[in-house]
Amino acid sequence: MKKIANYQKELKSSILHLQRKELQKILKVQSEIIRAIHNFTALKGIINVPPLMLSPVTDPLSHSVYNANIEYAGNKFSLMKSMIFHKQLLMTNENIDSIYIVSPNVRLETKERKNTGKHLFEFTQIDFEFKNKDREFFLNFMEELIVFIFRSLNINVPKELLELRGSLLKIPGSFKRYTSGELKKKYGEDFEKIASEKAKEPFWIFDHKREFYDKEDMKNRGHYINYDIIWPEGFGEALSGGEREYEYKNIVRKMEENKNDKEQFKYYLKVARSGILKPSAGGGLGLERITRFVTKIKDIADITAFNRKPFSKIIF
Ligand code: ASN
Repeated sequence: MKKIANYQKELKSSILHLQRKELQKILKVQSEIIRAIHNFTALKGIINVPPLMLSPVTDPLSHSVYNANIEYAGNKFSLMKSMIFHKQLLMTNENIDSIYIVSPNVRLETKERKNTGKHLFEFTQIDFEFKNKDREFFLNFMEELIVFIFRSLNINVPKELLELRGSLLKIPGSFKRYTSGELKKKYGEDFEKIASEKAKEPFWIFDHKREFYDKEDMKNRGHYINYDIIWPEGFGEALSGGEREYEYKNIVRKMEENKNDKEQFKYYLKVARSGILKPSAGGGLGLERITRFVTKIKDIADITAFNRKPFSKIIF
Protein backbone atom coordinates (compact mmCIF):
# COMPACT_ATOMS: atom_id res chain seq x y z
CA MET A 1 0.00 0.00 0.00
CA LYS A 2 2.74 2.43 1.04
CA LYS A 3 4.56 1.78 -2.23
CA ILE A 4 1.49 2.66 -4.23
CA ALA A 5 0.95 5.79 -2.14
CA ASN A 6 4.56 6.91 -2.81
CA TYR A 7 4.15 6.20 -6.45
CA GLN A 8 1.01 8.31 -6.51
CA LYS A 9 2.90 11.19 -4.86
CA GLU A 10 5.70 11.02 -7.42
CA LEU A 11 3.27 10.71 -10.28
CA LYS A 12 1.39 13.75 -9.05
CA SER A 13 4.53 15.85 -8.73
CA SER A 14 5.71 14.81 -12.23
CA ILE A 15 2.39 15.84 -13.72
CA LEU A 16 2.38 19.13 -11.80
CA HIS A 17 5.93 19.77 -13.00
CA LEU A 18 4.84 19.13 -16.59
CA GLN A 19 1.71 21.26 -16.39
CA ARG A 20 3.29 24.32 -14.74
CA LYS A 21 2.06 27.56 -16.25
CA GLU A 22 5.60 28.97 -16.76
CA LEU A 23 6.84 25.92 -18.68
CA GLN A 24 5.61 27.13 -22.05
CA LYS A 25 7.34 30.51 -21.53
CA ILE A 26 10.58 28.87 -20.41
CA LEU A 27 10.61 26.53 -23.41
CA LYS A 28 9.77 29.42 -25.71
CA VAL A 29 12.81 31.33 -24.45
CA GLN A 30 14.93 28.19 -24.79
CA SER A 31 13.66 27.62 -28.34
CA GLU A 32 14.71 31.15 -29.18
CA ILE A 33 18.19 30.49 -27.75
CA ILE A 34 18.55 27.43 -29.99
CA ARG A 35 17.21 29.35 -33.00
CA ALA A 36 19.65 32.22 -32.37
CA ILE A 37 22.55 29.72 -32.21
CA HIS A 38 21.48 28.14 -35.52
CA ASN A 39 21.14 31.61 -37.09
CA PHE A 40 24.54 32.74 -35.83
CA THR A 41 26.36 29.58 -36.92
CA ALA A 42 24.69 29.85 -40.36
CA LEU A 43 25.99 33.43 -40.70
CA LYS A 44 29.48 32.21 -39.76
CA GLY A 45 29.37 29.14 -42.05
CA ILE A 46 29.75 26.66 -39.19
CA ILE A 47 28.61 23.11 -40.00
CA ASN A 48 26.12 21.27 -37.79
CA VAL A 49 26.99 17.67 -36.92
CA PRO A 50 24.18 15.50 -35.48
CA PRO A 51 24.89 14.19 -31.99
CA LEU A 52 25.81 10.66 -30.91
CA MET A 53 24.50 9.11 -27.72
CA LEU A 54 26.62 5.93 -27.58
CA SER A 55 30.34 5.45 -28.04
CA PRO A 56 33.13 3.15 -26.83
CA VAL A 57 35.03 6.34 -26.02
CA THR A 58 33.75 9.41 -24.21
CA ASP A 59 34.90 12.20 -21.93
CA PRO A 60 36.71 10.90 -18.80
CA LEU A 61 35.60 14.16 -17.05
CA SER A 62 37.56 15.67 -14.20
CA HIS A 63 35.00 14.75 -11.56
CA SER A 64 33.65 11.26 -10.92
CA VAL A 65 30.20 10.16 -12.02
CA TYR A 66 28.56 6.73 -12.08
CA ASN A 67 29.22 4.67 -15.20
CA ALA A 68 26.47 4.23 -17.76
CA ASN A 69 27.45 1.37 -20.04
CA ILE A 70 25.55 -0.61 -22.64
CA GLU A 71 26.66 -3.74 -24.48
CA TYR A 72 25.39 -4.22 -27.98
CA ALA A 73 26.46 -6.56 -30.79
CA GLY A 74 29.90 -7.13 -29.32
CA ASN A 75 30.47 -3.43 -28.64
CA LYS A 76 30.90 -1.88 -25.23
CA PHE A 77 29.34 1.54 -25.30
CA SER A 78 29.28 4.32 -22.79
CA LEU A 79 26.47 6.85 -22.82
CA MET A 80 27.93 10.11 -24.09
CA LYS A 81 29.40 12.40 -21.44
CA SER A 82 30.68 14.80 -24.07
CA MET A 83 31.67 14.51 -27.72
CA ILE A 84 35.13 16.00 -27.20
CA PHE A 85 36.94 13.14 -28.98
CA HIS A 86 34.48 13.06 -31.85
CA LYS A 87 35.00 16.78 -32.29
CA GLN A 88 38.77 16.27 -32.50
CA LEU A 89 38.31 13.35 -34.91
CA LEU A 90 36.05 15.45 -37.16
CA MET A 91 38.88 17.96 -37.47
CA THR A 92 40.96 15.30 -39.29
CA ASN A 93 38.70 15.75 -42.33
CA GLU A 94 40.58 18.12 -44.63
CA ASN A 95 37.39 19.90 -45.66
CA ILE A 96 35.94 20.45 -42.19
CA ASP A 97 37.28 23.22 -40.01
CA SER A 98 34.43 24.48 -37.86
CA ILE A 99 31.56 22.52 -36.36
CA TYR A 100 28.84 22.67 -33.76
CA ILE A 101 26.73 19.91 -32.22
CA VAL A 102 23.53 20.16 -30.18
CA SER A 103 24.70 17.34 -27.97
CA PRO A 104 22.70 15.45 -25.33
CA ASN A 105 25.02 14.28 -22.58
CA VAL A 106 24.41 11.79 -19.77
CA ARG A 107 26.41 12.26 -16.58
CA LEU A 108 25.11 10.20 -13.68
CA GLU A 109 26.15 12.65 -11.00
CA THR A 110 26.75 11.60 -7.40
CA LYS A 111 24.51 12.63 -4.52
CA GLU A 112 26.55 15.75 -3.60
CA ARG A 113 25.35 17.34 -6.83
CA LYS A 114 21.67 16.78 -6.13
CA ASN A 115 20.86 20.25 -4.86
CA THR A 116 23.39 22.49 -6.56
CA GLY A 117 20.62 23.97 -8.70
CA LYS A 118 22.88 23.68 -11.76
CA HIS A 119 23.27 19.92 -12.36
CA LEU A 120 21.04 17.56 -14.30
CA PHE A 121 21.97 13.93 -14.93
CA GLU A 122 21.13 14.45 -18.58
CA PHE A 123 21.37 17.77 -20.31
CA THR A 124 22.23 19.36 -23.63
CA GLN A 125 25.37 21.23 -24.48
CA ILE A 126 26.04 23.17 -27.63
CA ASP A 127 29.52 22.00 -28.52
CA PHE A 128 31.85 23.95 -30.84
CA GLU A 129 35.25 23.13 -32.31
CA PHE A 130 37.47 25.18 -34.62
CA LYS A 131 40.52 23.81 -36.43
CA ASN A 132 43.80 25.74 -36.30
CA LYS A 133 42.27 28.32 -34.00
CA ASP A 134 43.44 29.46 -30.59
CA ARG A 135 41.98 30.65 -27.32
CA GLU A 136 41.73 34.27 -28.45
CA PHE A 137 39.67 33.31 -31.48
CA PHE A 138 37.31 31.22 -29.35
CA LEU A 139 36.84 33.93 -26.71
CA ASN A 140 35.86 36.48 -29.35
CA PHE A 141 33.56 34.00 -31.08
CA MET A 142 31.72 33.13 -27.86
CA GLU A 143 31.34 36.72 -26.72
CA GLU A 144 29.88 37.63 -30.11
CA LEU A 145 27.53 34.62 -29.95
CA ILE A 146 26.25 35.47 -26.47
CA VAL A 147 25.57 39.08 -27.48
CA PHE A 148 23.75 37.77 -30.58
CA ILE A 149 21.62 35.39 -28.44
CA PHE A 150 20.73 38.11 -25.91
CA ARG A 151 19.80 40.59 -28.67
CA SER A 152 17.62 37.92 -30.37
CA LEU A 153 15.86 37.19 -27.06
CA ASN A 154 15.20 40.88 -26.38
CA ILE A 155 13.71 41.27 -29.86
CA ASN A 156 11.77 38.00 -30.18
CA VAL A 157 10.61 37.05 -26.67
CA PRO A 158 10.45 40.35 -24.70
CA LYS A 159 7.12 39.49 -23.09
CA GLU A 160 8.39 36.16 -21.75
CA LEU A 161 11.60 37.78 -20.44
CA LEU A 162 9.62 40.46 -18.63
CA GLU A 163 7.33 37.86 -17.08
CA LEU A 164 10.05 35.41 -16.09
CA ARG A 165 12.99 37.64 -15.14
CA GLY A 166 11.32 41.03 -14.73
CA SER A 167 13.52 42.82 -17.30
CA LEU A 168 15.05 42.57 -20.74
CA LEU A 169 18.62 41.30 -20.94
CA LYS A 170 21.50 43.69 -20.47
CA ILE A 171 23.86 43.28 -23.43
CA PRO A 172 27.27 42.51 -21.93
CA GLY A 173 30.39 44.40 -22.98
CA SER A 174 33.71 42.66 -23.46
CA PHE A 175 33.96 39.89 -20.80
CA LYS A 176 36.50 40.38 -17.99
CA ARG A 177 39.25 37.77 -17.78
CA TYR A 178 40.62 36.18 -14.63
CA THR A 179 42.82 33.17 -13.92
CA SER A 180 41.72 30.46 -11.50
CA GLY A 181 44.93 31.20 -9.53
CA GLU A 182 44.16 34.87 -8.93
CA LEU A 183 40.54 34.16 -7.96
CA LYS A 184 41.59 31.36 -5.62
CA LYS A 185 43.99 33.74 -3.87
CA LYS A 186 41.21 36.27 -3.44
CA TYR A 187 38.28 34.00 -2.53
CA GLY A 188 39.70 30.61 -1.52
CA GLU A 189 38.65 27.16 -2.75
CA ASP A 190 35.08 28.20 -3.55
CA PHE A 191 36.28 30.98 -5.84
CA GLU A 192 34.02 30.18 -8.78
CA LYS A 193 30.85 30.42 -6.71
CA ILE A 194 31.88 33.57 -4.85
CA ALA A 195 33.16 35.36 -7.98
CA SER A 196 29.90 34.47 -9.76
CA GLU A 197 27.83 35.84 -6.87
CA LYS A 198 29.76 39.12 -6.88
CA ALA A 199 29.71 39.63 -10.66
CA LYS A 200 27.18 41.70 -12.61
CA GLU A 201 28.27 40.49 -16.07
CA PRO A 202 29.50 37.17 -17.48
CA PHE A 203 33.28 36.70 -17.24
CA TRP A 204 36.06 34.26 -18.16
CA ILE A 205 38.16 32.11 -15.86
CA PHE A 206 41.33 30.76 -17.49
CA ASP A 207 43.74 28.04 -16.49
CA HIS A 208 42.05 25.04 -14.89
CA LYS A 209 43.83 21.77 -14.17
CA ARG A 210 41.44 19.17 -15.57
CA GLU A 211 40.99 16.58 -18.37
CA PHE A 212 44.07 15.53 -20.35
CA TYR A 213 42.75 16.92 -23.64
CA ASP A 214 42.92 20.60 -22.55
CA LYS A 215 46.25 22.00 -23.68
CA GLU A 216 49.05 22.63 -21.23
CA ASP A 217 50.98 25.86 -21.70
CA MET A 218 54.42 24.51 -22.62
CA LYS A 219 56.01 27.91 -21.91
CA ASN A 220 54.51 27.89 -18.44
CA ARG A 221 54.18 24.25 -17.38
CA GLY A 222 51.45 23.40 -14.88
CA HIS A 223 49.18 26.00 -16.47
CA TYR A 224 46.52 25.28 -19.07
CA ILE A 225 45.17 27.10 -22.14
CA ASN A 226 41.55 26.51 -21.24
CA TYR A 227 38.66 28.64 -20.14
CA ASP A 228 35.22 28.75 -18.57
CA ILE A 229 32.50 31.37 -18.95
CA ILE A 230 30.83 32.09 -15.63
CA TRP A 231 27.36 33.62 -15.47
CA PRO A 232 27.01 36.45 -12.92
CA GLU A 233 24.59 36.75 -9.96
CA GLY A 234 25.55 33.33 -8.61
CA PHE A 235 24.42 31.35 -11.66
CA GLY A 236 27.88 29.79 -12.06
CA GLU A 237 29.48 27.94 -14.95
CA ALA A 238 28.08 28.53 -18.45
CA LEU A 239 30.72 26.97 -20.70
CA SER A 240 33.97 25.08 -20.50
CA GLY A 241 36.51 24.53 -23.22
CA GLY A 242 40.10 24.87 -24.26
CA GLU A 243 42.78 24.60 -26.86
CA ARG A 244 43.45 20.90 -27.36
CA GLU A 245 46.36 18.55 -26.95
CA TYR A 246 46.84 16.96 -30.36
CA GLU A 247 50.41 15.63 -30.23
CA TYR A 248 50.74 12.01 -29.21
CA LYS A 249 53.58 12.54 -26.73
CA ASN A 250 51.69 15.23 -24.86
CA ILE A 251 48.44 13.27 -24.84
CA VAL A 252 50.17 10.20 -23.38
CA ARG A 253 52.05 12.23 -20.80
CA LYS A 254 48.87 14.01 -19.69
CA MET A 255 46.90 10.74 -19.57
CA GLU A 256 49.59 9.25 -17.35
CA GLU A 257 49.57 12.30 -15.08
CA ASN A 258 45.76 12.13 -14.83
CA LYS A 259 45.81 8.33 -14.38
CA ASN A 260 43.43 7.76 -17.29
CA ASP A 261 43.00 4.17 -18.45
CA LYS A 262 45.00 4.06 -21.71
CA GLU A 263 43.39 0.78 -22.78
CA GLN A 264 40.01 2.51 -22.98
CA PHE A 265 41.49 5.13 -25.31
CA LYS A 266 43.56 2.75 -27.42
CA TYR A 267 42.07 3.66 -30.81
CA TYR A 268 42.10 7.37 -30.02
CA LEU A 269 45.76 6.94 -29.08
CA LYS A 270 46.48 5.11 -32.35
CA VAL A 271 44.96 8.03 -34.25
CA ALA A 272 47.02 10.50 -32.21
CA ARG A 273 50.16 8.43 -32.82
CA SER A 274 49.57 8.51 -36.58
CA GLY A 275 49.89 12.30 -36.36
CA ILE A 276 46.58 13.24 -37.98
CA LEU A 277 45.01 15.12 -35.05
CA LYS A 278 45.06 18.86 -35.68
CA PRO A 279 45.40 21.84 -33.37
CA SER A 280 41.96 23.14 -32.45
CA ALA A 281 40.05 25.11 -29.86
CA GLY A 282 36.48 24.66 -28.73
CA GLY A 283 34.07 24.44 -25.87
CA GLY A 284 30.53 23.55 -24.87
CA LEU A 285 27.75 25.90 -23.74
CA GLY A 286 25.22 24.35 -21.37
CA LEU A 287 21.77 24.85 -22.91
CA GLU A 288 19.68 24.50 -19.75
CA ARG A 289 22.22 26.67 -17.91
CA ILE A 290 21.91 29.59 -20.32
CA THR A 291 18.10 29.23 -20.16
CA ARG A 292 18.32 29.24 -16.37
CA PHE A 293 20.43 32.39 -16.39
CA VAL A 294 18.26 34.36 -18.79
CA THR A 295 15.03 33.36 -17.02
CA LYS A 296 16.58 33.84 -13.53
CA ILE A 297 15.17 30.50 -12.37
CA LYS A 298 17.03 29.25 -9.30
CA ASP A 299 16.76 25.49 -9.82
CA ILE A 300 17.81 24.07 -13.19
CA ALA A 301 15.32 21.21 -12.72
CA ASP A 302 12.61 23.83 -13.21
CA ILE A 303 13.89 24.58 -16.73
CA THR A 304 13.02 21.10 -17.97
CA ALA A 305 9.65 19.56 -18.79
CA PHE A 306 10.81 16.21 -17.38
CA ASN A 307 12.78 16.42 -14.15
CA ARG A 308 16.39 15.19 -14.41
CA LYS A 309 17.70 16.35 -11.03
CA PRO A 310 20.41 13.95 -9.75
CA PHE A 311 19.05 11.41 -7.24
CA SER A 312 15.40 12.16 -7.90
CA LYS A 313 12.79 9.48 -8.40
CA ILE A 314 11.99 9.56 -12.11
CA ILE A 315 8.63 8.49 -13.44
CA PHE A 316 8.80 9.66 -17.07
N1 ASN B 1 32.46 20.25 -24.27
C1 ASN B 1 33.61 20.54 -23.47
C2 ASN B 1 34.75 20.98 -24.36
O1 ASN B 1 34.57 21.09 -25.55
C3 ASN B 1 34.03 19.34 -22.69
C4 ASN B 1 33.07 18.94 -21.60
O2 ASN B 1 31.88 18.99 -21.75
N2 ASN B 1 33.58 18.45 -20.51
O3 ASN B 1 35.83 21.24 -23.86
